Amino acid sequence: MIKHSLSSQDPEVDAIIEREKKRQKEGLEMIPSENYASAASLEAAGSILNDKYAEGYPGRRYYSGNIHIDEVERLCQTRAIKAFGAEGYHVNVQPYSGSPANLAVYLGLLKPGDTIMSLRLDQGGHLTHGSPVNASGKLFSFVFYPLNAETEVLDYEAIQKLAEECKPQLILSGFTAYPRKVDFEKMAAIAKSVGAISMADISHISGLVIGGSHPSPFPFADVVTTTTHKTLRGPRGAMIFCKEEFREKIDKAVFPGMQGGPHEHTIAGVAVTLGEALRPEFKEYAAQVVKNASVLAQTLLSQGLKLVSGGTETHLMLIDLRPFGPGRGVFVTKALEAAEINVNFTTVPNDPSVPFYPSGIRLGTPALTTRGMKEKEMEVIGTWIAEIVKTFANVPLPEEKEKRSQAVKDFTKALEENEVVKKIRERVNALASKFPVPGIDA
Ligand code: DSN
Repeated sequence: MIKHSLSSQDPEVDAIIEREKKRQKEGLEMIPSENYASAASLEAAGSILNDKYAEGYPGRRYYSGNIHIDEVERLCQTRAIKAFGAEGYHVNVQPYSGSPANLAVYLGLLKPGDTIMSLRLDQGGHLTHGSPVNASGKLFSFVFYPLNAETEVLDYEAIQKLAEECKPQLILSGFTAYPRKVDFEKMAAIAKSVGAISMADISHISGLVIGGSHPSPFPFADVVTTTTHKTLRGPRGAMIFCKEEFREKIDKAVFPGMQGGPHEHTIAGVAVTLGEALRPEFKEYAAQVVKNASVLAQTLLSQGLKLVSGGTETHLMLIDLRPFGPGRGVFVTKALEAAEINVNFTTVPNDPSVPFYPSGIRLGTPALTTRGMKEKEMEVIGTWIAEIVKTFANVPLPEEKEKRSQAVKDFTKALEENEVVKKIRERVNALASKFPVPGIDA
């Protein structure tokens, strides 16, 4: 077999990848939707399975030569059902990612214009849960349930009441920026009581669900979608689980409804990831993710910072920067990035600012836990984050819209020479160097 190494064939692309490896190794990835896939999973996802077309499903393909592709897709399905304890469900492992998976569910089970209930987007819902700029919001009629204004957690009584008023065809639970546990059994019961389909999008927490560190949507939800690369830490893909009665509609909605040829190399990588998730040590990882998040949250609180809902029960938390003034999320994110701590800015419930300049930051512990960091490291990192927040969250966002982008640019430039940033970056790099990154160092 001919082997061309990337470095000799295309040094330009190779150099970019090497720079990204260095960035991933030397900094702290705390964006809660990010993680590190294992070397084995990346190897499968980068394999020659990339080269095969396989429209259709195992045993029913539109192309010849799919004997081994069928094996890998079936293996991925079997492992998915086993890992999630989803016996009695069908699983489609072909969606390219979470957004097409969610859209396939809506298109497969509903008619355009039907009503879907989901969490308000500024309170933790996802783009594909009805944003007006997303296909979901353009094609379906979304009614949003809010969090309880005081506790900032789900209010199941209010959701029940709203469901009775608006009689949706589907009720969606599972969120992108919600730090508390979701009672999927209750959400499914609410849906059932009004004759709606219950759907859970567990993209963020699927690794915690497999590991037993978050309540499972199985066997309650009618349909469950998940990405494969967040707490589950595999290649970027998605899966849709559904009760048998929805099998045909879901499969048709994915192919030929939404997609052509499935990415079988990704499916192979997901199979490897699910094999890893079936090992006992995955439970320890999931429990550690939650323990780490809890210690990080406690550290931030003890430093005087405010967290949405007062803390976390999952892998993520949201720092509420409103006490410093509206719209400070971008400045704090930029300052943390300059210190090589990556988080993302986000809205907080009832945010007084606008989505592009929101008043919170979202951060979490999956990737650091995968590197082997524990409670001790979380305390130290929490102290650094708090110092950066307190140093930089006082920078006001200009009231005049046209001045905002320049203000962020000037602020970012000034960070290069900032002593607090320099000091913390050195500490970040020293700490990170002690923890290998799977897929890079393995
Ligand atoms: N972009 C993902 C997240 O960060 O939560 C969701 O798609």
